[in-house]
Amino acid sequence: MAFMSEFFAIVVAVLSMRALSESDFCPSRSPVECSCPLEWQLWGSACYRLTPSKRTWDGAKTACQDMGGKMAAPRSLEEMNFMAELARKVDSNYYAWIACNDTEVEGTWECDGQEGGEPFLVWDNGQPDDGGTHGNQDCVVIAEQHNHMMDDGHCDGSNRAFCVRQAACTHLPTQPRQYCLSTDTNGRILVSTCLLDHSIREFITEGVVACGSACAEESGCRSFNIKKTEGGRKICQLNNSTSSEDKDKFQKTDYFCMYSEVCIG
Ligand SMILES: [Ca+2]
Ligand SMILES: [Ca+2]
Repeated sequence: MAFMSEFFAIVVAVLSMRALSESDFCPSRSPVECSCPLEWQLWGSACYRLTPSKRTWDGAKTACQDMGGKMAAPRSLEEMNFMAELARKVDSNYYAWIACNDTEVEGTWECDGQEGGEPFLVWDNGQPDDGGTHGNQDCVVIAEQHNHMMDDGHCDGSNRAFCVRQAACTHLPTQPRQYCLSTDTNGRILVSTCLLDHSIREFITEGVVACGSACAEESGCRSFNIKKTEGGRKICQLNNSTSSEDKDKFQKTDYFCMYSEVCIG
């Protein structure tokens, strides 16, 4: 009878664990895998490349669109450095358009996709100069000769351009963690078999849910035992291994001991 009530207590505990949401149990991590078409280079969740031919700023904008992207404008130093590095591999003396200009209002720079905020601009020394005495430089490049920083150039000049497009990203499915109790071949929960000699630490616990949560939060915890003392108190023992990793230490005990580990699905 004592065994039966213990059994039901365990079943209840397991059911309530299953009801816990994923975020209650483990930090929500959704691994993402992104990829780019041939010729495009991945950075973050976007793909970048230079146009193969040189065009005017307008022509280059169209060329990017024809390749399934749009002309790129960096939003951070990291992104700009990545773009410069990419360009350097294609052309050591690169000079390439980005999607920024002051065509509308001289001196007021606008970058595609950065409307409503300060555009990200890192000018080389002495730039933008609107072409000095020649005047009317309204379109922005990043160039090797400008120390991989920005310069305003004549929009009708012929240059390559930076293009960007979304990468194809898949969110790898995250499985909720569950704690599975070990059972015999008939599906009966083993109450006197545990993984021995792998304890990280142990403490008095209220039961499976509390012990399982402690294991989830403890780095290095791979499984746990719940032992019962003679006084009827439950001890949660966090283990740094699993029963399949150290089969020899998965042993029958002469006291109440229940083994459980993380299982997926
Ligand atoms: Ca200008
Ligand atoms: Ca200039």
